[in-house]
Amino acid sequence: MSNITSGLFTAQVEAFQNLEVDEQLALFWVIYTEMGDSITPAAPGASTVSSEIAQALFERVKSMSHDEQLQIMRDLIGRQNSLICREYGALSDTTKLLFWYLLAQGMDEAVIVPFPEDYQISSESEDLLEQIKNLEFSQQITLFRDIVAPMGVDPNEAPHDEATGL
Ligand code: 45D
Repeated sequence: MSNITSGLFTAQVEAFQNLEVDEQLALFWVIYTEMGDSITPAAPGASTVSSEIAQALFERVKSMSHDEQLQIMRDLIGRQNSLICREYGALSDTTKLLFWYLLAQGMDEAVIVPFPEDYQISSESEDLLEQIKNLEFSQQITLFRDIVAPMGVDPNEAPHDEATGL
């Protein structure tokens, strides 16, 4: 992986990545619901975020079925060599974060697959959530960037796949 991560929250990033794929999605959702109001997309740092690219990718996912939407999110976390995963992998880290934020907002607006009402996050996730809550906002952003950076597939790193042409 050629992603440059901050290296500041290695333990938390690893703890996150060690969760099952669905559990990562679930915890990420809970994080969003806890911090949703404090995120402002028009925040400074906009220089490194391409909202048009994030928006365009989001619109494509939005037009899909709920099952497909969920599969794409699972594929991003599982780093499957799919078209969307490669497109995602070509985004800047901040744009990747914006893309996840758009997905979460889409869930709020019921245009993206809803979070199951009866889902309970694991005690490992709860522990991690508590650690994250204790960080300052700017540290949380750094951590989330480090979490979303290696998701998907870096198109410059993944070998050509004869079967799919990707
Ligand atoms: O059926 O500088 C399960 C920007 C179980 C601006 C499921 C920013 C089975 C520039 C898998 C659970 C805004 C980018 C279903 C800064 C099952 C800037 C589904 C900050 C259906 C600083 C689970 C951005 C699902 C920030 C679908 C801070 C889960 C962004 C989906 C933070 C979870 C974004 C999702 C966060 C979580 C996004 C989509 C925390 C997204 C979280």
